[in-house]
Amino acid sequence: TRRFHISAVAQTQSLTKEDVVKEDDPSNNVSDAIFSKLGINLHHRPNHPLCILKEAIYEYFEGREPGKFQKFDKEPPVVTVKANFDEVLVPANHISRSYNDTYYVNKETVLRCHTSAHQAQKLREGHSHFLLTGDVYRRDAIDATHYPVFHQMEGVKVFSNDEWVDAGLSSVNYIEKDLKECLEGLARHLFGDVQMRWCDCYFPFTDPSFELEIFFNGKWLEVLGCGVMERQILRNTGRPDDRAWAFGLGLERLAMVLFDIPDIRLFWTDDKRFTEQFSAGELRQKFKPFSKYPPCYKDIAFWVNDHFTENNFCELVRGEAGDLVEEVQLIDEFTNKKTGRTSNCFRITYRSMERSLTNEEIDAIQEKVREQTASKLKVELR
Ligand code: FA5
Ligand code: MG
Repeated sequence: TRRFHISAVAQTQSLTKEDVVKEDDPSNNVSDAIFSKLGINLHHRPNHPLCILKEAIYEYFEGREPGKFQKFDKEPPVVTVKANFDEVLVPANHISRSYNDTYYVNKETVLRCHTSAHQAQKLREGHSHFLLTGDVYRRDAIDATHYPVFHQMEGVKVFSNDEWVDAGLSSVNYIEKDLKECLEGLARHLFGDVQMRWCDCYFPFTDPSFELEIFFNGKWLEVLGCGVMERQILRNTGRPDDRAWAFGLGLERLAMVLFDIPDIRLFWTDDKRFTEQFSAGELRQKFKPFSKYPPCYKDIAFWVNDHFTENNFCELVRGEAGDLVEEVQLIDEFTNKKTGRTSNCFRITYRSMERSLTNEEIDAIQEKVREQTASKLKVELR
């Protein structure tokens, strides 16, 4: 089937748009820049910070419940809408399903926006303890802590016996306690003595739901979401008598804290000054910054229309500039009282992690950004 074909292709090293998208399919919103990230699999490189972190988390779970948790890290990121949303009970009108937030390869197929996309499949296959790591994709803003491709690790633990009865707790309270103890232990394993706090939140697939925040560089940083799995998911996967917890860790966020990595784009660089600072099993290594190349700022202003979104603009800039764009920032916005039209001015910061950029090449990129902004987003440049 087509679906199988896509999954098979996605595992190869160089997936191009042409491999999976029918020419000019309007239901595809994945740019070539994003397609080029598929198959890179940073979390498979033994000396990469994300892989070192993955192994450290494995080690923690091995110590806590030896031999229990099965590990998966090769599930292809091209998944069905059903797996990514329906099977984890994301409502039909939920914002995360929009073309503005999620990369669609076609109407039924997306680049997974979270590793929760694999929960139902693994439960159906009969797994009860697993850790599943993968690259995830989101249309998002551009800055030092947001990148359209990042990595998550999903954890699921199923409880099949009435353990909570002996403990004198309800199943939900028992599972919540086990979950929180487990993740607090993980934070201590990774960071030693660290300040952390739990926040209540909402996910369609868990109830109750929580986020864990860690105090890092003077700020609370959200590092994971988790909760007690909705029983409907267990029923739908043929396990009506089971209970479970689940979590999704943001690996880049944890790695930034662990190794003191200041910019999320660094995870993608081949610059030896970065890659050679890390080695397998070495968890206490702090990143030593090397001098950055100079930035180049370009502003662009235009009258927006009703369809305009910042995500679409960011995506367009990324399409032209690739990793040379460091940040896109709205620096001015005003509405003309007479015409009612709204103007936005964005400042684009261009910078390479690897070399000095020339004025000529940035001017050429900026000119393309201007052309594309006018023709694709149908806004009037000022
Ligand atoms: C989720 O993706 C849920 N699937 C997590 C989950 C799994 C909850 C199982 C309950 C049960 P969220 O969108 O908050 O949740 O993302 C989880 C983590 O991914 C965040 O806490 C953060 O650490 C990381 N993350 C989210 N967006 C980005 C981003 N743009 N760049 C880097 N890391 C991100
Ligand atoms: Mg969150």
